[in-house]
Amino acid sequence: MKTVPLTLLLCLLCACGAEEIVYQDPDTSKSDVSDEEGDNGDTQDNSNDRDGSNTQDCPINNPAACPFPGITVDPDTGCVCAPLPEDEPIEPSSGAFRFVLIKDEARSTQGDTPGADIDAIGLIKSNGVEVFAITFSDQSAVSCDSNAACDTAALLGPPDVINNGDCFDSNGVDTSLFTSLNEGFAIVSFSGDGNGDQVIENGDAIHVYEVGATECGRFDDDPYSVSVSVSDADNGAFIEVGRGAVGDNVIEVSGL
Ligand SMILES: [Ca+2]
Ligand SMILES: [Ca+2]
Repeated sequence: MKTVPLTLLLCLLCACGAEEIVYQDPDTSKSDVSDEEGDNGDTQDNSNDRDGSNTQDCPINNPAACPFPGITVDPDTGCVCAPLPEDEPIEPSSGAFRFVLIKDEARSTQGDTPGADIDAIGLIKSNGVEVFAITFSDQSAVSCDSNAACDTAALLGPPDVINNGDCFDSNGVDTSLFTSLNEGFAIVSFSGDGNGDQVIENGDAIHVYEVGATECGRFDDDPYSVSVSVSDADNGAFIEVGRGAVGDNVIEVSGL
């Protein structure tokens, strides 16, 4: 006869009764259904919980409320706690999307302008009007270590690397005009000043002015990804809407 590990058995029991499990705040989760029936939730009640025959008040699939990391058993309640699967989709909030996250996906960050080199970030509305990012969030992460282009103000406002069709006016690289992300990320928004309130919506597009072959006609295109926030908070969860690639630096916004 095969033996079933205790943890697996409990997982199976919990899965079978998943629809019956009621989430309860962890501060009050010690009371179980037996308690509600008025028998004070003693040790015997917990044993009943462990055999899976009773409805349990468990913080199932709520890792924040789970008293132990990973799949385990709460010795007090007999509840089985499991973290969210890694591929669990992020639930978008009901807030308006106002923040864009540009993440450096460069595989090599050698040189004194490491990673993706961002001149400007545009939001192209469905009516064709383009506004430029004007606010840089302190939730961003751009390191100045071995980075000659780490002034983050350089990626705000309209693009200025190209003048009259010439990249850097045909001169050498001017590191004051763009920001090298150096394996980091920038979070920006478009609202304020003359832009008014700018909400990112389906049908818009994000134009990433990355200093490379596509924009400049010289230098390499560095890979990067673009994500649009799911809420009106720069420290919220971000939903990726697309990635820039060589020759393609306008990412359409959809699926929000
Ligand atoms: Ca670079
Ligand atoms: Ca710039």
